Amino acid sequence: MTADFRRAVFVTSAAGAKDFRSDRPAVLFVGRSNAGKSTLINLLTGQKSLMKTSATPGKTRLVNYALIDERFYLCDCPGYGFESQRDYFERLMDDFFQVSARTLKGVVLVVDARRGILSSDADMIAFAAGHSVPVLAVLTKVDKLNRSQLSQLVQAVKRDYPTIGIVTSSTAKPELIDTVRNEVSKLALGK
Ligand SMILES: Nc1nc2c(ncn2[C@@H]2O[C@H](COP(=O)(O)OP(=O)(O)OP(=O)(O)O)[C@@H](O)[C@H]2O)c(=O)[nH]1
Ligand SMILES: [Mg+2]
Repeated sequence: MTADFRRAVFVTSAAGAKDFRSDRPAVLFVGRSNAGKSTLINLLTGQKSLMKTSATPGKTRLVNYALIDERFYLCDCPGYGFESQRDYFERLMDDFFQVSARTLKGVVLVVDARRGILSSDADMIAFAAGHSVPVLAVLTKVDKLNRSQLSQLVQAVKRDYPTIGIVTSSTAKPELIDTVRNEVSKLALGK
């Protein structure tokens, strides 16, 4: 059965290896800064301010954990894309993947649909694949695209990255979120 995403509580902000959790399955939300990671977690849980969101990129600096339905964690990552924070982010990911080696069930790659998958996203896909962690791409802000732009993007992502899942989301289209919930639930719980 799909988890009840509305039963969500904020657990902790983790700054590094000693704070990362490995006591439950986890799904890690990554993506370029400002892609909409924190907004997506708030949409999934139906809680407007579970995670801090901002029009200013770089709001999230730590890995923020939300516990869903007392079953698994959704982990909100800082965004990448700032050259100056590259080393910080890579270290954070190395540590996270190491501490969570047995519990990390999937990576949700949050992609601003206006930008598509850029080289930093491709690096993240390769990094997850290198750790045998499945990737679900969530194309966000699809309210900003028309139907043909969106279908072109989905086709291109399917063609270029045939191994990853793809779903769409938008704050303006609440009807899309149940599909995202189902796919994230499948990653976290394997069903
Ligand atoms: N139009 C539109 N705007 C969105 C959508 N999702 C997020 N945004 C906006 O995009 C901006 C960034 O959202 P965040 O959720 O803070 O992005 P983030 O990926 O967590 O950003 P960092 O933590 O800085 O990496 C905010 O101004 C949001 O309101 C969407 O579906 N549609
Ligand atoms: Mg954020």
